[in-house]
Amino acid sequence: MALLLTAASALLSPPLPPSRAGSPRASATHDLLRADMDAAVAARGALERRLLGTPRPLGPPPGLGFSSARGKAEAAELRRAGVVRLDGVLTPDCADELAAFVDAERERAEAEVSAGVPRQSRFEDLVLVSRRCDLLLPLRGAAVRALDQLLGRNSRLAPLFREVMGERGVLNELACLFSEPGAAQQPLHPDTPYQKTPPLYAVFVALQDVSVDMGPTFYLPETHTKEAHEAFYGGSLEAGRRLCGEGTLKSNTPVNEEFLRGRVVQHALLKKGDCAVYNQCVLHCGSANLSPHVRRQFYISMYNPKVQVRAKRSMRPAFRNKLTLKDISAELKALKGATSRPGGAFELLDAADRAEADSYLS
Ligand SMILES: O=C(O)CCC(=O)C(=O)O
Repeated sequence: MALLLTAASALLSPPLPPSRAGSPRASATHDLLRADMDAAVAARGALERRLLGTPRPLGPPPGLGFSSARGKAEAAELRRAGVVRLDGVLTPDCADELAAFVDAERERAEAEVSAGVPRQSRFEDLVLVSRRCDLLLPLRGAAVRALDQLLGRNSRLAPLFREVMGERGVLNELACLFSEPGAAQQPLHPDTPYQKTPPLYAVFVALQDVSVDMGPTFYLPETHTKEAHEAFYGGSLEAGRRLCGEGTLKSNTPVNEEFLRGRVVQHALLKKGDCAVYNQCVLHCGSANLSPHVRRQFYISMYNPKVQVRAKRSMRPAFRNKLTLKDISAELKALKGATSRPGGAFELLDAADRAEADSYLS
């Protein structure tokens, strides 16, 4: 997920090169700077944690069940709160298959990077990198099966996306977050600056049951608004625009203690296959993983092509700006439950991704 507001990002100007590039000494310097930056970022996260009250579980809103017609109730809640929980968007079997798939892909991606594929083609930077990983996924196998359950014919998410941004919404991210034992709490952040028309929505899907000590995502509902962004950024939306997204990440802005003390905070104690859908302007963060377990969170996001979008994206280069919701629905329909077909949209994109990697390896 996008790299955003951090306390110590000023330490990293210009951005650090990929750690595997260059000499062992450059790599050691990179690792030292990264560790310093993470320590400062974690300190901000810890301060915010002390200011926030006890989290309440993010639950499906009352009255919202499988009977919800064509995503309307979910969309209404998403518009109101900036985040909505939907249970059972993946079957447990599909979530298990995907968990094994992402683990194998992570190893494969590390091997590819060691062999010369640019790190940014396989991994994205996260807020607080230490003990976290943001893996960009290929468009095949279990990833396609998961897309079918998330956005296929009888899904609940496709109607929700149609409601909030229409068929022309574009797939912006396809990735998996790993939070490992010992991962510290991230600072709160939106993924993109405030805009009147929401530019981006993300879906975080749990690939295992998430307990409190595994560091669930925290959401601050109703913070996708202009007023909340102004307060969070010390009275200035302009500061939010500068600090959020891909810009230089300087954060000498003080934490707005009063604002945080008064907020409701919800944690996403999702069961395997459940998800949280959020407007990416809403404030959120990964909390600390104090458990001995890895938390895997598969995710996709969609952007609204009618508005200007500013955020980094966790998606392999070959897939960027290529698939609208309409295209995805059509391809899933043509696949009829399979994960690839000759000449199909996903297969062609996957081939382009492989060709990109091969161009570095040959
Ligand atoms: O770890 C999580 O659940 C949230 C991660 C996140 O928001 C981010 O990395 O930007």
